[in-house]
Amino acid sequence: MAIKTLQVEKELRKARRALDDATYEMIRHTESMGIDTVFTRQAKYDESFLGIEKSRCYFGSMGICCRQCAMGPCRIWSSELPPSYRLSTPRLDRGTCGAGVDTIVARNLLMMVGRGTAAHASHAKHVASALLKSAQNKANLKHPEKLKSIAAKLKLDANAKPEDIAMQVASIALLDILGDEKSMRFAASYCPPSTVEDLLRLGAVPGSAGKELLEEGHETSMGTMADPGSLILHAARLGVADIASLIIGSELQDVMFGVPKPVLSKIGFNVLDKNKVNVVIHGHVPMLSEKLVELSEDSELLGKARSCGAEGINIAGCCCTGNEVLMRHGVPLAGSSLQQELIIATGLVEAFVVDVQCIYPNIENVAKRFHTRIITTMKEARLAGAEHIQFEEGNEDEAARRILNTAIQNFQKRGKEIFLPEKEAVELMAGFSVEVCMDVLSKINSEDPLKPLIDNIASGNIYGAVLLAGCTSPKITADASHVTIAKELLKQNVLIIATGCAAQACARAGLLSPAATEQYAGDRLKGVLWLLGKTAGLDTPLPPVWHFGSCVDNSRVIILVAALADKLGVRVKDLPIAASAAEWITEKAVAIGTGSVALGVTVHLGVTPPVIGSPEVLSLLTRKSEELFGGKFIIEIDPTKASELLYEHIKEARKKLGLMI
Ligand code: NFS
Ligand code: SF4
Repeated sequence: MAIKTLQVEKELRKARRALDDATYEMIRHTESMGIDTVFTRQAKYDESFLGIEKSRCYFGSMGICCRQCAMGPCRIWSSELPPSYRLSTPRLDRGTCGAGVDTIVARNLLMMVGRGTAAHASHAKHVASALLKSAQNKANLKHPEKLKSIAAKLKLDANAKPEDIAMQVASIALLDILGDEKSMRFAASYCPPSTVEDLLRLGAVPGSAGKELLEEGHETSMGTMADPGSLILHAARLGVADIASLIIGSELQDVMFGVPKPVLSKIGFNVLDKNKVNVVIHGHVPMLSEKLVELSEDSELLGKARSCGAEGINIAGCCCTGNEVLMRHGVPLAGSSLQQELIIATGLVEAFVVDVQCIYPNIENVAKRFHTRIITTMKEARLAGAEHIQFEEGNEDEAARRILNTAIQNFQKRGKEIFLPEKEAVELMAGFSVEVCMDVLSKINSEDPLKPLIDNIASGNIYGAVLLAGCTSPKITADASHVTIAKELLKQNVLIIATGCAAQACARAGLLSPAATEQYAGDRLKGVLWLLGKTAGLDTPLPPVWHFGSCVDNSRVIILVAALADKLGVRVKDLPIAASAAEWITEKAVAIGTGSVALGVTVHLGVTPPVIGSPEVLSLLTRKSEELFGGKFIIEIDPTKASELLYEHIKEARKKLGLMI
């Protein structure tokens, strides 16, 4: 397979750079203004000069480059390299130290999983510290019900005082992140017992995330771990630590900010309001953004906005911070990670507020062309030229006021170069959570809420479920892979759940609206979605794609899957489900994907992972992992073929369970 996948990517992105018309129009607009974006920079890699392709580095793409020490960097020769590379590279299958291709690829992969896990564990740490602080201050915990359910999972006394439970939960979370523990309690308590057994047997139960990261750093350093199998096993263990970190982050955020409930909202550049002070919030940790949303209705600040000539303060979201405030408050989304520069290029953003992760350094350069103020808020993610208003647990109110005041004062400086695409913002329904699902299902069967779901799966009304997760990518036609897979599978009565930027891609294509059920869902699935919609008190069906939240909220899907496996008495790998990171970009996506595979989920990747240079690692990830963990990666760049493979996987699982196929 190998290098062919890189060619397919290229053909796909040449067809069209973004599926969404509004994004497409904004790309053209920025190009006409000479503004550089992720799309134009990506396109530069497709140009050729004097007949020589200026491609991305093939060594990097295949994962066969090592710069672990100063005898290197070393690059491994492969017969798959294009001719110019083959000629200019010594015909060596080892680096100077003697590391072979399998070691180098496995080491690189483990480092990617490490960085992804570090991002999620650090997010979880912020949230756990905030919960601990509120508990110590005996602050009013707004959502004690959620706290009780966490206590029950962790086998704590759920009837203790909320602040005592909070203190214990936060302390366990912090030990899971940074302690010298044998096993992460959140991993052991939230995974089905059969999964924990399997992981224990394989040596894939993580100590704390911090401990695994320390060992990862050590093992991948020059001249340490050279065994590819052990490196990949460690990647699996870290992947599980990553999933446990997601669970901590998202469960504890629910305690502090509430469990999402269905909300109606919109997505698109047009959610920016020409008459209001526009504040866009971007990143992943929603602690300060919660306050910004709250204070956007503060009478004093609104008065100031009016005296500056604005009609009000409009908060719009981007990426996962956007998903968080959409899920809990219905705040509209301006765009996903790929759109961040384009959002600024509307000329309508007074303040672009970022916390951590997926923040393109180039937003500073785009902002310089407009009046937009970029404001960084966390110590982990600063930009050299941006204003920094530091958020610390406890200073939310003060920091948020400063930010909003800055934005308000900036309103009058808005320039004349304003541009919004023709396409109106698209309506969507979001706010799905495990609790919401159980709530609706318990209206059908209060004794046994999972039964109606299981019955519908058994009868084939719900043929299976696929999670569309992760990013949207400029390496292919942005959004198109997610949307194609969703539409293809819906036809076959496969329910789609989506998170992160993938959910936003589906939203832009109109798939998060009840109307999409009529248009895209197969008849049997349509019937179920109507029933659930009516049961939930709507006079429409539920949408065919369920927005489960940010990437951190992939944990919600894992929790739902674990409950199903438990209830049916089968292993996760036996369920008619799969996940797809069809347009993955980040190390975080690699960590979540690896963790999911370790838990028994089959995960599709639609962008070539940098492992194709090692036949052994490739086989470990796409074949042997299935024997060991039950889950595996499927690599398929063409989204139509990928839908077929995902469908086949579900069909196989149904067959093995003895269900109708
Ligand atoms: Ni997930 Fe969310 Fe988007 Fe990818 Fe980035 S915003 S955490 S990593 S790019 S989906
Ligand atoms: Fe080369 Fe080995 Fe150094 Fe890597 S660790 S750069 S393969 S000599």
